[in-house]
Amino acid sequence: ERSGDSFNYGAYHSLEAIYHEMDSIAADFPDFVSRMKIGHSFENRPLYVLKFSTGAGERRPAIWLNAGIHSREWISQATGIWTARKIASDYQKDPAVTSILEKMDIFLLPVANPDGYVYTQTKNRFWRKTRSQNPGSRCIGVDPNRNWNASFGGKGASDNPCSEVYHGPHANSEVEVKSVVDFIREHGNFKCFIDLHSYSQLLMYPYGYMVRKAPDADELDKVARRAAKALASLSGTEYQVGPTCTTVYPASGSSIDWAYDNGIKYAFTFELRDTGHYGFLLPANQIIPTAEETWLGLKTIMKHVRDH
Ligand code: ING
Ligand code: ZN
Repeated sequence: ERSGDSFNYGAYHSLEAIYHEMDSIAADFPDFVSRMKIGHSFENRPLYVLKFSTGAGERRPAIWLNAGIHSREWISQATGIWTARKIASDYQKDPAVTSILEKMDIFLLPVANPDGYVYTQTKNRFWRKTRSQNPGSRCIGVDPNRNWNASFGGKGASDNPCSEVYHGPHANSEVEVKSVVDFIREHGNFKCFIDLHSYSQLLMYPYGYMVRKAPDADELDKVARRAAKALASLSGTEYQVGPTCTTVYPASGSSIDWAYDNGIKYAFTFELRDTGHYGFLLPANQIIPTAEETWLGLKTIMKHVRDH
């Protein structure tokens, strides 16, 4: 079942290695896993998604798992690729995964900002944004989590290209964001969108762009609390739960607010380990423990989506 080459899930990897491992997962489980290219980055790197689909027919209800939108948050990409292998190998072993995949497709994008990721590995470990050129400025990049069409240009984003939270010239200006938006729109049947970030140990739901409660806030809060409890059950890692705006800070143009406002009710952001001791520089020996506990939270959410 497993191919001969071994990817060490307890280490951080190059983009190339992650892309190769995506191929290996698809090759190991050809009956229901495939690697798709949904677009390319500003610097023309492919944007690869793993599709998990056990059933016939296009456009089954679907779950979007997003990782690595901010390049320096390396535990996100690492958890993303670990989760991909976990979904594939637990199908027909874990009844929860089996029943989720009997009803829904899962799409997993482990490196949503490949140019930034390469830049963090070669030039500046703390790079957050894309690597697009800003006409009229010497500063590079747009915050891809301020670039979605959800109260674009509002609170918690900057119109200064040199800012870490620069929203960009217009919504979807970043090809990395636009590629995901186009894919999800064209598909038309996504029920869940989960974005993985770090760090702070938070599990959040809309809204970030306003303090007003989302219509489904009570349900989302309940699910998120259950997910956080499941996550903590593994080794006691505590997460705070709440709407983005009041749990971290106001932020417009984010992925989950866009998803929610476009009919994808189950929209969540995880801020993974830790609470700041290592911050973005989370040691590699915490990758597997983080991924394993996060998986319990993800499964709790996905089971709820399956049943609603
Ligand atoms: N934090 C997120 C950010 O984009 C966030 C917080 C989550 C904002 C969801 C909006 C929506 O700023 C990190 N660490 O990037
Ligand atoms: Zn982030």
